[in-house]
This record gives sequence, structure tokens and C-alpha cells, in this order.
Amino acid sequence: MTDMYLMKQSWRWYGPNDPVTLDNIRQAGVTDIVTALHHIPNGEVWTVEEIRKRQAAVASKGLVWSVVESVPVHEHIKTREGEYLKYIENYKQTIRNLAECGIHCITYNFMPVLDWTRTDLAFEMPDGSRALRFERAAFLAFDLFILKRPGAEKEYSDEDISKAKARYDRMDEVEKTLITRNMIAGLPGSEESFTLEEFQKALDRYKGIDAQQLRSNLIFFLRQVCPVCDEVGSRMVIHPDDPPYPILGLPRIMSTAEDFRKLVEAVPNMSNGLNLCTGSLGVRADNDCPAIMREFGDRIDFVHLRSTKRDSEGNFFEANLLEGDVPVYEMMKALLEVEQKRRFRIYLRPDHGHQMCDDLNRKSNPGYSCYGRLRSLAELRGVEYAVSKTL
Ligand code: DNO
Repeated sequence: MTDMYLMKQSWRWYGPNDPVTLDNIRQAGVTDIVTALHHIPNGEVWTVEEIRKRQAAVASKGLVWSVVESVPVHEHIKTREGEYLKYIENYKQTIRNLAECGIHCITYNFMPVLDWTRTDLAFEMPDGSRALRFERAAFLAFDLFILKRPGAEKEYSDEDISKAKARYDRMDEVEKTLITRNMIAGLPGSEESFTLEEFQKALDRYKGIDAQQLRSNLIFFLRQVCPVCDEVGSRMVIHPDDPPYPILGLPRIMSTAEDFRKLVEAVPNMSNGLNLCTGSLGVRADNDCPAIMREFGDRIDFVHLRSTKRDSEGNFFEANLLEGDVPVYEMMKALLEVEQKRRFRIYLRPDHGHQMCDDLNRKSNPGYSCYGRLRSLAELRGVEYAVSKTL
């Protein structure tokens, strides 16, 4: 086993305010921390001093901050308007500063307005634990009857609209408030939160931007930042869209293998990398995560391994790791094979655990519970151990 390249076990920590503390995390047995300077407003430079402060906090518990998730991409860069050139310069400086501190893996996403989206953050599972869920009818009810987005009704079939109406009619005020909050108050890590009015304005900024335009904005951004990464030995890893299709009339351009292929064609620099999130991509039946792992293995330095379970209505929930749609065994096999070939240990973190056991009695960031993620990590270790014996 000694000369095998196994996963670098990592864990997302939201910083000093995260209810799951570094002391908890250290008992999970991970070595590496995934974090971000959430207190710095989007678009501003992360100074060496601020980076070092966070590094020191992590190091004081014997852990290493190795992966940034995320350096957020300012909306002006995504829409290529306003001060986008200034924000790109700031981004480059942040890349340089992180590299100076020895941090070379930078996660980001290019989802307009919203990062990841769920309608229900406490969906009760048969065993009493709670999961994150995306319920399509509730989501459409929000879009059509709460947000009342102009033109939304043209994007859905009559059947969808009547299901959404029925769903809306079943919602009481508490549920309406809750779903609104889940949609627009910003899930952890998204860094943006809105009122309904601000939200509609943010959507409106994308009126003239279709998928092709958004992709060209992303390519423009990558052509600027990748050369800096090449210079300082860092890699930008893009997180896929979650869910992996357009929502709320917004274009989405990182939902499939073909989407990433297009990025690589346009920006072949090796610093143009992928954060393979099996839970996000796995929501689409046409995404074959192990095949994506093999095809882009050279560019994948960071993996989120979780499993969602979808149904024919377009709903999905975060399943127990080994019970969802993602073929975890094949995924781990592909990952380990890539690692041996590259002679490189890929950072891997458990993602979106259920709230279970004592998680149910305390607060944690949605998806980022303590026990739930410990369960996933334990299962991942078991799968890795077993697969490694077959190589
Ligand atoms: C959700 C996360 C995302 C991810 C960003 C990366 O749980 O995986 O918020 O951090 O999309 O930029």
C-alpha cells in the first residue's frame, strides 16, 4: 500500500464561525482543509496577511489549508460589464498571493446569480435523518407565483404550470417564507443574498446574455487568469452547475462533459482544471462521472464525492453515499487509477452529509453537518480501501 497514491482526505471548513470546529474535524482524521476567506467581499484582493492568518488557525490544529473553495467570481466578470477588468486584476493578485502562501488549488464556479440551489434543506428521510432536496414543482411554484418572474410561464409546459400551481396552493405562509429564503438568501458558500426585488434585478442583468455569450465571458476570464496560474504553479478548478441545467431563465454552461471539453479546447493551459462534483453532475442521467474522471483526470485536482437520487419528475435529494445514482465503486476505481497514472494524490472531500444523530440538535451549515459527513467519509475510506486492493 505504501507506494499507492490514495486520496488526500479533506474537509470543508467555513472558518471560525463554522459550528463544526477544527477540533471536530481533526477527529475525522482528515489531513487537509478546504476553506475560503468568506469575510472578504467578492471582487476584493485576498491579502497575504489575511491568507496567513487563516493558514495559521488551520495549522494550529495540525491541519493544512490546501484547497480554496472558492475565490468567488464577481458578477461583473460573469456579465463582462462594469468593472470586470479591475475584478479580473484583483483575481490575479489573489492567485499570486495564495501561491506565495503555498496554496495552489483554487475552486470557482461560473453560475450566474446563484450558486447551488435547493428547495428543502431538511427533507426527512425514512431513518429520521434530514437531507437536502430539490423539488421541481416547489421550485416552479417559487419562480411562477412567488417571484413572479416576467416571462417564466413561457418556459414551462401547461402540465408543469398546473402542477406548480397546485403545489403553490398547498403552501402555507411559513412554507412560502422558507422556500423564498432557501432560494435567495444564499446557501453557504454562495456569498450572495438578496431580497426578492434585488433578486429579480440580478436576474435582469442577464437579459442579453445567452449560453454562448456566458461561455465566451468565461473563456475571456480564463485566458486572463490561467497564464498567471501557469506562472505560479496553480490550478483553477471549476465547480459544475448545481443543478446541472439552466434555471430561472439563466444560462448555465458547465453542466456536462461536453461543456468542459469546450473550455479545454478554448483554453488548453493545464491550469484550466475541473473540480469534479459527482453530486452536481450526477443529477443528469447522461453524465457518466467515472468516464469524466478518466477523460479529464489530468486536470482534476479536487473531487466532491456525493450521490444524489433523482426521480422521473425532475426531483432529487442527497442520498446516503452508497444508495444514490452515482456509481461510487466505479468512480473510486477511476479516481485511484488516475492517481496512480499521475502519481498524484487528488484532494477529495465528503460533501452534503445528512443531519443525523447529534447534528439534529445543533446548528450547522446546510449540507455541512458533522456526523453526516463523517458517515460519508467513513464509507469513502472503506470503498477506497477495497478498491485499492484490486489494483
Ligand atoms: C455546495 C458547493 C458549492 C461550491 C461552489 C464552488 O455545496 O459545492 O457552493 O462550493 O459552487 O465555487
